[in-house]
Amino acid sequence: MTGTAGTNISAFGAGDLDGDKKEDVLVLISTSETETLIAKRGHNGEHLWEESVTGMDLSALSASDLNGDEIADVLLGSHDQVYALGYTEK
Ligand SMILES: [Ca+2]
Ligand SMILES: [Ca+2]
Repeated sequence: MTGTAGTNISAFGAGDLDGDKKEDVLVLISTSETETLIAKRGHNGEHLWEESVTGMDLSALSASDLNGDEIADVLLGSHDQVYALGYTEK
């Protein structure tokens, strides 16, 4: 990771993203071209998954369990759209 101008890194508490009952963390890396969302296990930093999008400015972010499987789902806001990412695979 080179700290080029225009790169912003934000971290968010995310609830339990993988169902192990421990809080996990979302990291959002924003550049002028790409937004990368990385999920990490809160207790050991292990990489869970990541999603990258281009051409969108992700401005809102939250995570809660939307579908009742006890795994937090991620909400992303970009302009006038909201994206829900549900990660249920083990
Ligand atoms: Ca977890
Ligand atoms: Ca869920």
